[in-house]
Amino acid sequence: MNRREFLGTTAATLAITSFGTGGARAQAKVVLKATDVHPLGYPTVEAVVRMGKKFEAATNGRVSVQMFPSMQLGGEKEMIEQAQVGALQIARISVGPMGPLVPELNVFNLPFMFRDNAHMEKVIDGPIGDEMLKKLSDHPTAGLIGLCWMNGGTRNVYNSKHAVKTVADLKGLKIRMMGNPVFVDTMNALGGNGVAMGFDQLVNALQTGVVDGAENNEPSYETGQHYRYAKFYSRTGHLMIPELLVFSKRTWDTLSKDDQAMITKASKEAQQEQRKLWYEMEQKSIAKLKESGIEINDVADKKQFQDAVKPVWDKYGAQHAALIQRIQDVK
Ligand code: BDP
Repeated sequence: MNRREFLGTTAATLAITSFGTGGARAQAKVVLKATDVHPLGYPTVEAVVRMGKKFEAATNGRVSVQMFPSMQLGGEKEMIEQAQVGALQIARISVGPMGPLVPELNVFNLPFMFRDNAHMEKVIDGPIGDEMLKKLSDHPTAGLIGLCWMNGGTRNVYNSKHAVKTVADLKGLKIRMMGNPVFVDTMNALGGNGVAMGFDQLVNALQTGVVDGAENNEPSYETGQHYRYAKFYSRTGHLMIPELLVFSKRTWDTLSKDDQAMITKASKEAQQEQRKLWYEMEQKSIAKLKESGIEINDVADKKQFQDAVKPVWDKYGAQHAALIQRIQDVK
């Protein structure tokens, strides 16, 4: 099904999901449309597919998930818009594009915010993670329920010109960043030229040389085919952004309390299940990249990169000093 056909079925879907109350609801089938920019088999996609199987098992097939992977419904901007109007129910998105909408979330988008995976996981698994999901769910205009977090690895710079070993190596490189000013400012502070662009436009931009490179975790770089056009992958580790699973508030409000509870519970389980899939995938992707002759280098002096992004912290972090302190205090 392409995007136009999908949108054409939206009215019918709404009729089903908002169908009746009480007795009628007991029989009504609920098909939850889910989407992700990544392909089938990618950890975030697989975790949601497995969640759907749990719904079917728990409800005798009454509630199910229909997955639209690989940007079939557009990029993340489109996914968010469609979830807001109830044209789809479950969207797996990055916290990246949510920062401008829910300011507190932007703290997770600050460069070098988390010390390592263990730190990030402890934050999202703990009270701060729950508060942030609630901030999103309670937001008056975001139109989304925050279900859970997922792992998204560490983002590193890759490009078609040369390995990035020092900040100076970024000079003059056009690097695609996610659509959020904090990221463009981060790349500019590092000396490169940050270009905001949707993930759905990136392969073409790499292929045609519209940008010299981008930055992402290994699985996205590999499954997104970016490695074919940008062969230097440099472990700058400048961003570690957890992934978000969100639900359309418009549809949520039509669900029974029992269905809401089932989805909430399965989401919490998905957060832990995806993590295992994530680490396996990371290893698989690194092996595949090495096999394909990709040059992966570690940046020796991280401090240089951390010092360079100080202006970004001053600009975006100052208003969230207390929250940042709480995150840093998580040991
Ligand atoms: C990937 C995230 C995805 C983002 C993408 C991006 O999983 O949600 O859309 O990065 O760079 O790592 O836009």
